[in-house]
Amino acid sequence: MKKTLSLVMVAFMVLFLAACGGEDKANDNAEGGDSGEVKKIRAGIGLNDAHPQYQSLLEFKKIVEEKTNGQIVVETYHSSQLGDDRTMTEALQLGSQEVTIPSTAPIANFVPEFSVFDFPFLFPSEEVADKVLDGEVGQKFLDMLEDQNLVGLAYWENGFRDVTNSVRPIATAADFKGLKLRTMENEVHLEAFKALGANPTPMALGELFTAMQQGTVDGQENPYATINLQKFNEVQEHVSNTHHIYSPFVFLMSKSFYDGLTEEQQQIVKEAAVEAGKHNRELNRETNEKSLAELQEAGMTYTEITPEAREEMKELVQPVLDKYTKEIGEDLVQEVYDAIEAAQK
Ligand code: KDG
Repeated sequence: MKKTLSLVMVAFMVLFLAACGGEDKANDNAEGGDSGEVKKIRAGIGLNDAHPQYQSLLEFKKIVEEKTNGQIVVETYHSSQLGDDRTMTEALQLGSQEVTIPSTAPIANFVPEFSVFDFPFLFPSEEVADKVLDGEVGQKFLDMLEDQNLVGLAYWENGFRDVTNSVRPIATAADFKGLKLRTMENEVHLEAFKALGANPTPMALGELFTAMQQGTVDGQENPYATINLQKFNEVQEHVSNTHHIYSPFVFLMSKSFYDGLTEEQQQIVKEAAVEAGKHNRELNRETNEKSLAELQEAGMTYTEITPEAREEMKELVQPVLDKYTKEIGEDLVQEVYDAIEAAQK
C-alpha cells in the first residue's frame, strides 16, 4: 500500500515538473514582449519550384521557423500562385501578403531610382554586383523602400540576362530588328530594346510561356537558369550570351508586418534573408553554369556575342542611359558608378 502511494507521488512529481518545463518554454517564446501568438508569413515568387530562388526561399523558411521556435511560420508559393512581381509588391503594401522577392526592374515602378540597377551593361561581374549591393550604396536604395510601405531585407540574385527567340540566331545588334520581345514591366528595359531595333512588349512572367507558344511574342530574355527550368527551350530555338543586364532580386517584406514583429523577430527575419541570400547566390551561379549546356543538349542553337558586337549594343543603348540618368539624378547614378569602380580595385 505504502509502495503504491509513493509510486503515485513520484508520478505526480514527474507530471508537475514536466508542466513547469512547458511553462518555462512558453516564457522563452514570450521574450521581447511577444504575446506568444503565431505569426504567418505568406511568401510568393513568380518562378517555379525547381528554380534556385524557390529553393533558397525554403532555406529562409527553415531558418526563421527554427530560430523563432515556430512563433513565425512561413508559407511558400511559387509560379505566380499569389500574383506577379507587381501585384505581389502591391499586396505587401496593403498588408495582404508579407514577402515577395521581385527583380529590381518592377521595383522601379514603386521607387524609380531602382532603374539604375537595370541599366544595360552596368555590372561587369556577379562579384562586383555583390560588393555594390551589399555595401553602402545598396543599403541606400533599400532604405528608399520604406516610404512605399516596404522593407528591403537583402539582395538576392536573378543574374545576367540572355536573349532567346524563335526567329533567328542573334549575333549582332542588327539581328534584333523587328523581333517581338517580351520584357519585364520596366521602362529602361523597354526603351533599351527599342533602341536595339526590337519591338518589345512588357508582360508578366506567368503569361510568357503561352505567349511564346502562340507566337504573340518571338522571344524573351532571362538568365540561363530560368530559361532552362521554366522550360522555355520547348518554345524557343535560339539563345545568345547577350548578358545585357545583371538582374538583382530584392527580398521584400511588408512594412506593416515587419513593424508588428518584436525586435528579436525583426533581427531573425533580417539575418535569415541575408543567410538564405548567400545560399541563393551560390546555387544560382551553379545552376546558371550548367543550364547553358543543358539548353544546347535540348536542341537550342547557341550564339556567342563578340566583344565588338557587344560594344555596338552598348553604344545603341547609351541615349537611354543618358535619359534615365537625368531622371534618377546624376549624383545618385554617379555614386553607383563610383561604387562599381571601387569594387573592382
Ligand atoms: O520570382 C521572380 C520573378 O517573378 C521575376 O522577377 C523573374 O526575371 C524575371 C522575369 O523575367 O519576370
